Amino acid sequence: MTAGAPARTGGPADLAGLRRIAIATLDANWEHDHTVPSRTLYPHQWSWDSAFIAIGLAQVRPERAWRELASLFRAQWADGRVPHIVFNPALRVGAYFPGPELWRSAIAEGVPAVDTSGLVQPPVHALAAWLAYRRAPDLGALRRLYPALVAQQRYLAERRDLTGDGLACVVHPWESGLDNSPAWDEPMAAVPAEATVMRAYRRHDTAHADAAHRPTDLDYARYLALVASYRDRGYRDRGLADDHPFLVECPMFNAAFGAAEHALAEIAVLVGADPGPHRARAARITEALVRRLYDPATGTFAPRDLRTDRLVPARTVLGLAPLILPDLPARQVDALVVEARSARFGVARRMDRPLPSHDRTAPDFEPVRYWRGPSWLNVGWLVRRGLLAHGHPELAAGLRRSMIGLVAGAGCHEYFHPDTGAGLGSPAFGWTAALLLDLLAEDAGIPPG
Ligand code: 2M8
Repeated sequence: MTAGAPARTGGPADLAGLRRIAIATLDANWEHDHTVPSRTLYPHQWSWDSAFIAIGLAQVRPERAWRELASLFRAQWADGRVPHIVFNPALRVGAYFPGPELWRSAIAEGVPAVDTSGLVQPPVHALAAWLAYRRAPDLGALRRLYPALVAQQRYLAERRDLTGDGLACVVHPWESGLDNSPAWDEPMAAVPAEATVMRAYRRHDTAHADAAHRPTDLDYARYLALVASYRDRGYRDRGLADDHPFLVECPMFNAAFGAAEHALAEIAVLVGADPGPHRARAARITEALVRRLYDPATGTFAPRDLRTDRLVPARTVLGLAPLILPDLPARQVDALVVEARSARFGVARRMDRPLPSHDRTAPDFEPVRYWRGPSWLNVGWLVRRGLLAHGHPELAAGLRRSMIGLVAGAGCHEYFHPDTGAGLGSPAFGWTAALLLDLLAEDAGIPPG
């Protein structure tokens, strides 16, 4: 099969082969108690990667699925934040940039023994734990995780809801997981930085991936300025609104925040806790998302820049994520289905091109540059869950076929060209392999969680 082959599911033999490739990728990326997203580009443990990876591991290596989540939560800070990177102390200095020497997490209060970043990522972990349990039940492991998952949510609700409106804000584009999405162009333009500061550093990513497929030096200069701003206040959240230059409410982050409460309600029932408060919080988050981030003029959700109190104009795939909320009102569901089916995103029963990360009709759509156009399996997987939850099985099936076709055509790449399907970024990427296994499991008669 060649890169760019049309999306297709293939026969059972093809599917068995794909499954083997995905398992081999996860096995090769396994590192004593976690899975690295990529041996070359991302050799440490990443937060939301581990959640997606646990969902796939639950299909094939159940014991590892629970170890993956447990190792991540061992690095949880006393305030409840789950760091977006947990550094492997065995790796040499320079194995990843920016490494522990730049984050200096030890300066903060209540940190674990291991070095971490000070940022978070979308809280998809409760959903992952719930799905892992459905596929590979381990009540003891779920019981141990439950209080940590609750603390993760408490951190976001109590420390990151800067306006008291019920949503959590992100303080760095890395927290959204969609680092250089056009969604961040406008708020990032206000972050003072010069691309030339990067002359003082050696970027690790561009030594392993084509620079044209990655964020620019100016993006990185701003990323570092934001890290410095947060680190220099000891990663404390109090007073962020006074001087931190990037504060945004992201629709995907908050959709994950709400979906986590729905998952925690299910988990609470199993572990003998009260699901009621989780259901109430889930309802409040959905209500706040609709009130704060839904734009009736465009019929989609958009990030709100707290510095200007305006919705950002870019129409990215982030806007479709609230579909994962089972209690999203019908008006917003219908509008998002229209948006998903539009020429911007092209979701269909038979998709001729994969789901892009950005509006493909926009002038700033860039087909090979990271989160500015390419297709990613984790986002497609979330959107597909949303379509299933809201009664659109044919669209969900079209998206599933398209995602499986991408991996069939190019392998377990990190991301894919949104026109040709060619593989981009890391060729052996953790969540691509894991979520493919989850998608394939349905052919084995295992329903989606
Ligand atoms: C990417 O982000 C890291 C920084 O966290 C990077 O570019 O070095 C993003 O795709 C993010 O969503 C992902 O979790 C991470 C590891 O796969 O890589």
